[in-house]
Amino acid sequence: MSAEEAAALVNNGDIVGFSGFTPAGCPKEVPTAIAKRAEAAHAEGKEFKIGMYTGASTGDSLDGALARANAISFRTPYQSCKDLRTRLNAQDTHYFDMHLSQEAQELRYGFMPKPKFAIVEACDLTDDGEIVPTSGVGILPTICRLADYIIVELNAAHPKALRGMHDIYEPLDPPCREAIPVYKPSDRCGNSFVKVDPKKIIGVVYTNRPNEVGEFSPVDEVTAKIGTNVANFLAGEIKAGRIPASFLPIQSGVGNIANAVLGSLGANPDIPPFEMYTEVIQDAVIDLMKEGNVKFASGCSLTVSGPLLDQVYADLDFFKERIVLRPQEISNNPEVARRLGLITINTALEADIFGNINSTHVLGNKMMNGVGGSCDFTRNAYISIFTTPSTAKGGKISAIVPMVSHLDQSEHSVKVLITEHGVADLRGKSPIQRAHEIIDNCVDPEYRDMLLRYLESAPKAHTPMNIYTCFDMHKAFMETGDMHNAKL
Ligand code: 0RQ
Repeated sequence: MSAEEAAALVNNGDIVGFSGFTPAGCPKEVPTAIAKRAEAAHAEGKEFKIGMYTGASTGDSLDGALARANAISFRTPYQSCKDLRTRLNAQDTHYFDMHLSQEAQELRYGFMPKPKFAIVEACDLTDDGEIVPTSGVGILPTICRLADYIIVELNAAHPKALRGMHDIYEPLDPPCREAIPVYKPSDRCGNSFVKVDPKKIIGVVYTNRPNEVGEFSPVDEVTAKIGTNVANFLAGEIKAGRIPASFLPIQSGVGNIANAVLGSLGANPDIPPFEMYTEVIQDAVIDLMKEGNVKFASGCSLTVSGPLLDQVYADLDFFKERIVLRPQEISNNPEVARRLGLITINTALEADIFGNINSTHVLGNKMMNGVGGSCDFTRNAYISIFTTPSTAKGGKISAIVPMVSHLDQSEHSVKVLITEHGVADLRGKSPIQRAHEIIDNCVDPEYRDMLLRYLESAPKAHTPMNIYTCFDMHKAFMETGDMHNAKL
């Protein structure tokens, strides 16, 4: 059927689960057609909003189109779309920022309403109901099982020969769950397709549209220094015998910094070729794989820019031996992450001098993206690392403050903080020791004295925090546009 015919089946108030993870693997035609339907309804003064589940962020023709049409009543678990961000912060859309590993099981447990529709992108579909996902999996297996109806976007931009790159495994629910049999990143424990009752497939929409993955910014001086600091820190840990000489699997978050860090790991001669157990496989991983510096990558999505994805598809024999794509329940599984001993590298918006991390809220109230999988990995890591440039907005914001304005990762989970200035190793240190470690090594020199004065002003206690002044740097930015003006 056409995308418009498919969209006509979805009505105001319906709940829809979409496949994919980041712009990889997301349907494109039907969501855009649903957005047009919503716009037409709104023009007639009628209500039209759907509730929606996705794997993570999506592409512009999904989140972007539906947000611009104000067609989303609620949304979980992660987004990174400018137009949707505006809707969330205006309270037009209710947003539930949740751990990516937990979404599928919470849908099965009935903690959130069941989707009526699963709208999924596939590269292959058989008459007996085998659905082969494209370059991202997300929650595809679970929504296909739970939804009453399935609509498949069969996208010819992704070759049928992708069959074999996926490993689809859905755990049983407690009290029947068993250990997930993944003992190294390359282990497979499931099927290469999702099997559904073909009677539930009420429509197939044919398309040939590439993913909407943006290009990465070139590595700048700050991100390059952060990358070098991470690589040198890990090389030092190998030398000290705290990381096995054979190294451990890497998890790395999304974005420009994460991409630059991976490049630095590959370039460091003291770090051996490594494996990844991560959620998003970005451009740098493919480059490192071609050079032999990444031996294997397990992820939930292949979120690489268009030309690079073409290279992967042109050499599938090589890449299918080195990449596996899993549902996010497995790629981000805390039990597996703890057992494999992951080195996790995620990004903070702000950190405080005690090691608490805010990755999601600008100045404590405006949602940026969401925690994504960062907590799934950080809490269960062998070593958890957070990176951030030491300042934002041309130096007018210090990314390191007396107290985070929102908490995503607590001091108990964060082992190492790294900026372009250096590395703060927080392991085995008390709050006051951590504060000095962070101020000495990570804070921008222009803010060091201010933070030391704050520390001295705090009452002597286990955690020396001053509840009267701990947000003075934030207040100074709100009132004057510059944290330098804080009277600390
Ligand atoms: O805004 O572009 O308007 O200037 O925040 O900052 O430095 O470009 O960093 O693009 O790598 O994103 C944490 C958001 C970082 C991302 C975050 C402003 C800054 C800029 C972006 P402008 P950068 P990045 C994977 C795992 C979620 C957690 C995670 C993210 C904009 O990495 O969403 O890792 N992580 N999940 O100017 C006010 C501050 C600021 C600030 C930066 N302290 N105060 N604004 N900015 N610091 C996700 C998945 O699971 C799929």
